[in-house]
Amino acid sequence: MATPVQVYGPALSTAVSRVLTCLNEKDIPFQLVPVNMSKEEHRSPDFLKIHPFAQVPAFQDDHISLFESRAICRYVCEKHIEKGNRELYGTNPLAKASIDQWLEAEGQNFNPPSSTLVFQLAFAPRMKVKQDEGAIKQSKEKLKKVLDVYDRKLGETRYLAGEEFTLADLSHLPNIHYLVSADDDTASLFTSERENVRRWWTEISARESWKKVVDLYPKP
Ligand SMILES: N[C@@H](CCC(=O)N[C@@H](CS)C(=O)NCC(=O)O)C(=O)O
Repeated sequence: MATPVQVYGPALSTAVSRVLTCLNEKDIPFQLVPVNMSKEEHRSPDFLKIHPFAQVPAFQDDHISLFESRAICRYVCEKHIEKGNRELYGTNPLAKASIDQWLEAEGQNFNPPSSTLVFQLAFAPRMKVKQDEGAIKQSKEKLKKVLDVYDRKLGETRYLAGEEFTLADLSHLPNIHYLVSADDDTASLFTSERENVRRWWTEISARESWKKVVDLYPKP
C-alpha cells in the first residue's frame, strides 16, 4: 500500500486545515504529523529543510515536499484529477482561471484583514496576548468592503467561481470558521448582514470534507 501523504502542522492552523479539507474533498488519505509550534519545532533545522520559511503546513508526497497551502491544494487536485471531487480545481482552462481568480482574491483581498482578525479575536485571547483594537477596527472595515464584493458575486452565482463548489470557496473556510465563533459582533458579517454571503457560508461549512477537519480541532 502506498504511504499516505504527510501534512506537517496542527489542524487548528488555518493554512493546515485548508490543505486537509482539500485532501478530504479529493478522497486522499493523509497522515497529520504534529509540529509543536510553542516549542518552536517549526524552526528546527530538519523542519526548515521542508519549509524554508518556518511555517506550517509543510507537505510530503513520496520524495517531494511542498509548502504554501494554496499551492499544495492545486498540486493535489492536478495530481488526482480523477479522484474525489473532480470539479474542485475545474476541468477546463476557463474554469481553472475563474477558480484561480477567486483564489487570488481570497489570498490577496480576503486573507489579509481576515487573518488579522483571526489572530486578534481567536488566538490572542488564548495566548494571553493583548488585543490591538486599532488593528481589529481597521481590518473589519477592510473585510466589509471585500464581503460587499462577494455578496454581489454570490447573488449571481451559487459559488464564487460559478455553480460548483471549488478550491476558491474551500480556501475561505478556516478563517471564517474562527470569525463566526468570535465573542464580538464579527460573526454577523457572515451570518446576517449579507444575504448571499450568509447562504454561501451555510452551504460551504456544511460540507463533510470540512466537518471532518473541524472534528480534528482540540475541543475547548
Ligand atoms: N501563506 C502560507 C501561510 C502559512 C502560515 O502563515 N502559517 C502559520 C500558521 S496558520 C504559521 O506557520 N505561523 C507561524 C509563524 O509564521 O511563525 C500558507 O498558506 O501556507
